[in-house]
Amino acid sequence: MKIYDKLLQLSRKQASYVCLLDPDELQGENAKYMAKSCEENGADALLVGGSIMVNNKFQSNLKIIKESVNIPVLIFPGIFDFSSSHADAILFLSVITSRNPQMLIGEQVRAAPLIKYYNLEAIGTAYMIIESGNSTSVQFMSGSLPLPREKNDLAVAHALAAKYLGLKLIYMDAGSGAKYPATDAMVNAVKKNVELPLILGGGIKTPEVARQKAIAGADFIVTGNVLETDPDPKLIREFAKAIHSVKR
Ligand code: 1GP
Repeated sequence: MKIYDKLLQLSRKQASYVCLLDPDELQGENAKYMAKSCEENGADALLVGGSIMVNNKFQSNLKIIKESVNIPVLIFPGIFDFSSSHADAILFLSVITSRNPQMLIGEQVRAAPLIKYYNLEAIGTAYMIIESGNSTSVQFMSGSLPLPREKNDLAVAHALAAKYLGLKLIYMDAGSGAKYPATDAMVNAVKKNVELPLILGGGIKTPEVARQKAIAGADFIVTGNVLETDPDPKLIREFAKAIHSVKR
């Protein structure tokens, strides 16, 4: 079964929990431990990636992560080369809130031949950078203005455009370490108008907020930073429980 179909299946049942692992923050054994811990404590999928690559650990950590778990492992590419055979799929992002052509199509053209070479499932994803109350790496690195937090109509217009372009997923991201995640009202407005599976990440720090965003309409809740600061298995369990309690 295609990973996208698995994600669709998950999104029809209940809200799902996705852990983001940054390969720069992990060393071999630690990558294995974190990946297994996420799976054992209730994560439904893993994203691996980040806005920048500081160590040359992406391929080796991704391989370790993929070999350690049975849940889907998806590449979450930054603006550098993140293709690999050691993953189930890649979120093939176009930063649709950007007006920087490199982020809309340039990087995708650069990445496409290698994705074909690796025979990697590419899931066309509309990536929306949402204003976050602070400046985040993704805003800076993509050279993009984030979508204003209160402009729900603009968010809906972008999501609709993504749907009409044939993209298959929407990822609303306030950016790693965001002060605030996207508002419930914005998540709700996008979900009401566009039936594509909706991923939400950036600044989600507590299981309560994760649950609230799932109730607002997010099908997949991503946490990254919070587990880097506190990799306690109990916290992962609490996130998974809070998110899974939201049924569809
Ligand atoms: C970032 O959506 C992810 O792209 C996760 O954000 O690190 O703030 O959880 P956090």
